[in-house]
Amino acid sequence: MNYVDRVLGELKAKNPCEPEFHQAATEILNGLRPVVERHPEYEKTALLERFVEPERVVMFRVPWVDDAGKVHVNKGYRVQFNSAIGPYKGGLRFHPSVNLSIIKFLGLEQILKNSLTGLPIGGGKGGSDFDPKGKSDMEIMRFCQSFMTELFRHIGQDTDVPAGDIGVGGREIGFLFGQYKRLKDEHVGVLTGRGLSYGGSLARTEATGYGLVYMAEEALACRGDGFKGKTVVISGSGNVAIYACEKAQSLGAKVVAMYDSNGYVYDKNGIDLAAVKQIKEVERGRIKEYADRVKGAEYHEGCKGIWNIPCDIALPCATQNEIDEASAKALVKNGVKYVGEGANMPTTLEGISVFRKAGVVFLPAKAANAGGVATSALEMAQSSGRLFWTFEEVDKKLKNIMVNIYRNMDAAAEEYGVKGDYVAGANIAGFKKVADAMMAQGIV
Ligand code: NDP
Ligand code: 2IT
Repeated sequence: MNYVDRVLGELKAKNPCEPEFHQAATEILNGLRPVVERHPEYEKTALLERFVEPERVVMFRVPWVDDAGKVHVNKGYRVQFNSAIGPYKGGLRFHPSVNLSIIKFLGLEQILKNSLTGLPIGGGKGGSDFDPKGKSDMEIMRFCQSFMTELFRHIGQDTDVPAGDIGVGGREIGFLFGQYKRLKDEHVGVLTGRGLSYGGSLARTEATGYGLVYMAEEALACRGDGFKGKTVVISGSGNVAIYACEKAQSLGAKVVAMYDSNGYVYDKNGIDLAAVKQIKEVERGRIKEYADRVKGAEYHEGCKGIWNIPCDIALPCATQNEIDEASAKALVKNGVKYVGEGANMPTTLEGISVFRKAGVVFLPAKAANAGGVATSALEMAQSSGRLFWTFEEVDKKLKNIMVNIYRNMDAAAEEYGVKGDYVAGANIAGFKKVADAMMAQGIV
C-alpha cells in the first residue's frame, strides 16, 4: 500500500468518530501525493504520521454561572497541532457543535494556512461547545473568564496565540484578554483580534473578508476579468461575510444574498450592508429582520436554498460543509465561475469534485481565508515592536500576502503537474515549508 493511503487508513482507525478530521486529512493528504512521491525521506522519518498527530491536545472543564444563578458546565479545547515554523496560532470557536473532531480539522488546516501566509506561525485551534446566542454580556464575560482560567497556563505570546472564530469576536477577546492579564500580570500579545485601545491592529476586523476578495480579485484579473458587474452570493452574515461583502461591493459587484443559521435573504437590488451591520454587529439580531427593514428583499427559512440563486461568484463564509454535492451542482447549473472559501472547509469533498469537473475556479479555504490569520501575525509583529501601523499600511501588506499566496499555490500546482488545481496547489505550497522545518528539527 502506498504511503499516503497507509497513513490515511491508520488515521481513521486511530481516530474513530472524527468525520471532519478525516475529511480534512483526506483532502490534504490526497493533495500531497505528488510531493510525497518525490521525497522518499518523508516515509523513512514518519513525517506524515507526525504531521497528522497533534503535538498536544488540552481538554478541560469550563464551569460558569448564568444570570439566574444556575451552574453550567461546558467543554473547553485547545489543540496545539504543529509548532515547526512558529508558535501555535489559530482561533477559538464557541458554538454548540464544537467537538474534538471539529477542532482537530480546524487545527490541521491551520498549519498549512499559516505556512502559506509566509509568516512565522505554527498551527493550533481551540474552543468550546458553549453557545453565545441569547446570553447576556455578563454571562459571556463569566464564561470567558472561566475558560481563560484554565487556558492561560497553556498559552503565551511565544507559545500559543489564540484569536477569534465563530462565536468569538471583539467582545469575547476583550474578556479573555482581561482575565489572562489578571492571572499572569503581563500585557502582551497573547491573543489577536484585540481592541484598538489595548494592542489590537487596524484592519484585523476586516482582514479575512477583505483578504478573500483580494485573492478572488487576483484570480479574476489573471483571467482578464474583474468584480465589476458580477453577481455574488455570500453565505453567513458574521465577521467574514460582512467584510467580504463590503470589499466585493466596493469593487463594483452586486451581492444579492446572505444568511444566518435560520435562513437567507435575497435582495435583487443588492444587499444594503449598513442594514446588515446594524442587525448583526450592533443589535446581534437575526438576518430575517433585514427583509422587514429593506424594501424588495425576501426572506427564506433554511440555508440550503441560497445556492440555487444564480451567481457568477459564490463566497461561502459561514461554516464547514455548507456546500454539498447537490448545492455545488445547482451553482454550476446556474453558471457560477468562481468559488472562494471564506469559511473553513465549507465545501464537501464531493462538492469540490463537482467544481473541479466543471472547470470552476476554486479558491480553497486555507489559501482564500488566510488573510485573517496573516493580519493576526501582523498584530503580533506590532505588539512585539510596541508600535502601530496605519490602516493603509496593514491593508497593503494584507493584499500583498493574498496575491502572493495565490501565485504560490498556482505555481505549486503547475510544478507538480496539476495546473489549476488549487486544492492540491495550496496543500503542496503550505506543506513544503512545514516539512522542511520538521526535517531540519529532527524526530520531534
Ligand atoms: P461569526 O461568528 O462572526 O459568523 C458566523 C456566521 O456563520 C453567522 O452568520 C452564523 O449564523 C453562520 N453560521 C455559523 N454556524 C452555522 C451553521 N452551522 N449553519 C449555518 N450558518 C452558520 O464567525 P466568522 O465570520 O468569524 O467565521 C465564519 C467562518 O469563517 C468560519 O468557518 C470560520 O472558521 C472562518 N474563518 C474566520 C476567520 C476570522 O478571522 N474570523 C478567519 C478564517 C476563517 P448564526 O449567527 O445564526 O449562528
Ligand atoms: O480560521 C482562522 O484562520 C481564524 N479563525 C483566524 C485565526 C487567527 O489566529 O487569527
